[in-house]
Amino acid sequence: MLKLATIAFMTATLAIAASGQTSQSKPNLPIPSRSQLAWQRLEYYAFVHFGMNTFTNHEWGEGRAPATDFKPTAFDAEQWARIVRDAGMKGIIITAKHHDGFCLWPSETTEYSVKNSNWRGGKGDVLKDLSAACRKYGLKFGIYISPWDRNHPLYGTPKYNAVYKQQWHELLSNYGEVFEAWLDGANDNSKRMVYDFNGFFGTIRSIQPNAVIFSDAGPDIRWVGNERGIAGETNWSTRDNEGTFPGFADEAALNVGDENGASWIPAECDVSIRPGWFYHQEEDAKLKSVEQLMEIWYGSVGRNCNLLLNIGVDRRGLVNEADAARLMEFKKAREAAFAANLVGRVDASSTRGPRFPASAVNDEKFGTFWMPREGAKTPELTIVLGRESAVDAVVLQENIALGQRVRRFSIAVWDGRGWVNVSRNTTIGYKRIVRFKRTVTTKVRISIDDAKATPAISTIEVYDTRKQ
Ligand code: FUL
Repeated sequence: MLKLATIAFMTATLAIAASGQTSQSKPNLPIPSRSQLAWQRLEYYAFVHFGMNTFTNHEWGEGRAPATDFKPTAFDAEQWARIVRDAGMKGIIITAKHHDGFCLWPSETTEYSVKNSNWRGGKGDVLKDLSAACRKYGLKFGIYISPWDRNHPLYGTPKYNAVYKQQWHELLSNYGEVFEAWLDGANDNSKRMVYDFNGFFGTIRSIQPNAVIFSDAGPDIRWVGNERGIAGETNWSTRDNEGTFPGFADEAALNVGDENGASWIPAECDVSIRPGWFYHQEEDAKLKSVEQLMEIWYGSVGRNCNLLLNIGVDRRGLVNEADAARLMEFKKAREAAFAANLVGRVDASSTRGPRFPASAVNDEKFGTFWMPREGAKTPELTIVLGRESAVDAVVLQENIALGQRVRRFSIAVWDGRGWVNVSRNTTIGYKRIVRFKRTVTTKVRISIDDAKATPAISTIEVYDTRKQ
């Protein structure tokens, strides 16, 4: 017994040392895993809906269209990857199988796949080309397969669980590293399928332990609760997930997380650049405007979420010109808004010593951070701008490796005589972008009004996003 206790103590001490934690910067549990932290830093990546629906002009195909209906005329995964990379996105998640059950790779689990189409004489494999293109263009590669399958003969019986696991097995074994496994919760429930979700998650983990698993209920990444791309103004990455599973989503709760949630399950915002998820020619003039996309950016990346922006690849097997052009305009708009960080000097109401200086919020390193003195839960940072300027936005980041801490904060600007409050907000998390009335000033003050533990702030940036 004694020996066991000693070993347990040593293990705990080693774990603490390995995480770099000291008595001066204890994590406020729960905290992200290494994969969740790496995932969060991606911020923005593409969803691609492509499959049988592209050719039948459906959103939810019934799984009855013949495999030969799948006939891209100029399929080129490298074109997708080039556009996605040029748009500033960090990866692609492909719908390898949507609800209609048609597989974009030659799966052994079904006859309903590319192998029975005439595309490339039945020898084509979208997953093979796309994973190679992602590697070539330095993009992460992610996979969506719908649990709900309207074609597979075993769907609705317990045996289907093995089919679905086998599909993950094929996909995670044959196409290199996968950063995210995406499990859709949609289901018409008519066949009363009882899914073995824990078995699915176990299969994914056992083959690619570094992939994060997305579903309505995590376990690693949660749905944000809507398909508009907008997170709650309050957005905790912590969540109480007990008893929830994909397909039965409490949308309001997913949108904001749980302040005292026991698990780290940050949210992802999935939204399409067009009205539908799949390509439909009649939507060529219905793309979201740059202004709408900027609102989505502020509502997702600006609210502690990652943005999974969908493009529907067209019947040629190419990203349509209209989508490509809009993605580039959106990138230019972001670059213009965040062109010049106006932060000059940063003063803090207190500092926990030389390892956590106020200047860390302005050193462009996420790993360094400012902490006020132990126990100070309402500290302040005063940002002296490099020069007098109009300002209308502040970007803040917490060092979430230590947990998400800030409950409320406010922003004030100096009007020459005193501080004028311009914004009161709730959570920060990995990244928060706050916009307020454009004001000319020389100083900006960030006040942490309430926190679960002593704040640990990695980044503060100040912008004039509407400068022409
Ligand atoms: C939903 C699906 O039903 C849609 O077709 C789409 O794939 C979206 C991303 O998820 O649940």
